[in-house]
Amino acid sequence: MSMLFPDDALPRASREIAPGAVHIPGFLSLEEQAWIVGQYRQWRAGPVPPHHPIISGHPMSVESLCLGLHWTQGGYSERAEALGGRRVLPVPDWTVRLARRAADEAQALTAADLLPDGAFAPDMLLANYYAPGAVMGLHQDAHEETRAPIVSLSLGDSCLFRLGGSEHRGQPWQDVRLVSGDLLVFGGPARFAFHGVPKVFPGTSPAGIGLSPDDGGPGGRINLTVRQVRPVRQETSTMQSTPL
Ligand SMILES: O=C(O)CCC(=O)C(=O)O
Repeated sequence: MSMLFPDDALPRASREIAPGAVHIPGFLSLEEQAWIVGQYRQWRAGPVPPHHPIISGHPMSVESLCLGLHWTQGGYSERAEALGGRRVLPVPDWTVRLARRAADEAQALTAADLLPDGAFAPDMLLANYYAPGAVMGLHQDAHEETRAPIVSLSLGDSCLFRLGGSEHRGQPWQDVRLVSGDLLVFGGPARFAFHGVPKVFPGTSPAGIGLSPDDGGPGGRINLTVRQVRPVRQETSTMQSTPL
């Protein structure tokens, strides 16, 4: 699709957008993005299907898929009780390695302490799919029992990501355009900042990663957030070993 300012036409430097919130454009190569989209497709096969979480009685427009632990508006659980009671897939070890590298790279760009509790031991991955038209309202990620950072990766269509303060949903906000392959890490003073995605820009996915209609994909955007919910890993069964 032709655009006045395509995402790769403007310089985008890594920067701290607010204390403790670091944006690193182009963190994932196109090849890595395509591979992750392929993994996401496999996760969709279950055992717990993607679903639209219910928030205050209404389904979110975003479709969510959980690994490691299941998330609902009530918090995290071992089993997806409302979706058949099965356990979700374990967190793949490549996402743990990737999230640790992401946190290290973000830490180098901020004076804030992104890991106030010590080592980063991610045990949950939330994969959100934004079909064309889907958005996410401002909210806090506050069900986690640790202060470990949220590591967020964007794939597919670009979006407007809005980061506010930790006290309320109102302004001031920082608006950032997240492009496919971008990394955003928020921790330290930004860990409990309200944030959301008020807009996704259709037709902006790069070709070749399997998401855009030109690639035979459904369009839209995938966001992965890797999180550490539990302070101490209880057992290794939430993490899957692969030869990668
Ligand atoms: O899609 C995004 O970039 C943000 C996702 C998000 O806010 C969340 O999963 O809590």
